[in-house]
Amino acid sequence: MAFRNSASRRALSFSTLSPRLAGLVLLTLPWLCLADRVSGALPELESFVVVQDGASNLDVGEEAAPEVADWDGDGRIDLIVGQYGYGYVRSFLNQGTGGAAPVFDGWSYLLSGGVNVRTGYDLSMGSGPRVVDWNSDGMKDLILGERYGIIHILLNEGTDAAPVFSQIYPDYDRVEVSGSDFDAGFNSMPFFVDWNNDGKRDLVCGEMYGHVYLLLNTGTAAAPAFSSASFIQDGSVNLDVGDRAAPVVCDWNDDGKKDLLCGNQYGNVYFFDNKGTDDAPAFSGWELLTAGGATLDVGFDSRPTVADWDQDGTPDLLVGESDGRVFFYRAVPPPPPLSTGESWILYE
Ligand SMILES: [Ca+2]
Ligand SMILES: [Ca+2]
Ligand SMILES: [Ca+2]
Ligand SMILES: [Ca+2]
Repeated sequence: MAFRNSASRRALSFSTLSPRLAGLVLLTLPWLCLADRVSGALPELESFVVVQDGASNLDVGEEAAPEVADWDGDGRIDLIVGQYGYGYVRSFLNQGTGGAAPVFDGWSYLLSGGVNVRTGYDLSMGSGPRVVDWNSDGMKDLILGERYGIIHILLNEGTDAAPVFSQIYPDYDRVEVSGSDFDAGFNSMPFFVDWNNDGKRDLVCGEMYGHVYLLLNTGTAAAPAFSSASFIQDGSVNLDVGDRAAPVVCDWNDDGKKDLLCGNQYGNVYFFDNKGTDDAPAFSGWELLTAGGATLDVGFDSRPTVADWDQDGTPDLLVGESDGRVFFYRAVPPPPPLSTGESWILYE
């Protein structure tokens, strides 16, 4: 019995192996072939674990909207979470050692001008935070979606490792389209990505009725500007996840083209596979993500974000939910790939 490598035509002799050992090698092969991640396949997600704060579930009350960023610049990822209740935003700084899932023990509200960052004056306000360097000055800024559809911009006037904001609500800057405030209607949920790969960060934004806006940056990287807002299409109709769209853009199936993940009011996460190109994404159809062998469902108001939470090299999914918790869905890392071009064929 022997194996031949069909690519290189090298032949290995297993004549020195016992029949039992040769059988073990043979049994191992299907696992290797099946487990090797195929470009275009979705990551396998495990069942969720509730992110902890000390010995308890991390809990912001209602409508958790998580964002992952190294807020304090210490090299360890932290968690920024928007909430229902004045649209305050909480920071959970990672107390862990790095190289593993973050460890939290307490939190604080983000401040601007010495008072809590907020998106309104009454309890029934939510916030959808994103941390990006809006004006490309090397310092992270804070962008907030909110109940009434505006997108607020809080520019960091401190340093990247110690953000400082000074504006007092409602005098935050706002995303504008052709000189007027952008207004998504209700429940703006922003996400930033260079959609068309022109070197400038663009804006996608979910809204109340399940659609997702695209605003291409027609300004510069340092001074983003938008001249129009249009709904992203699914085939020939507006992409639609039901209600309360909460988008994330990333290449989720690892085929080199950015895809769209989107939470909704009913707790699921939609996957829209990019059937176009990475420069010009196009969508036609969707599927719901699964985790632990079942449809991913956090209950209500899924707000996803993607980050390598456990620092194993594979991006994971974090999803906020309506009761204020954040669920961690670990993506199972692919095993080391087989050597390029090699496939082993058994022959006698
Ligand atoms: Ca940190
Ligand atoms: Ca900045
Ligand atoms: Ca762009
Ligand atoms: Ca993709």
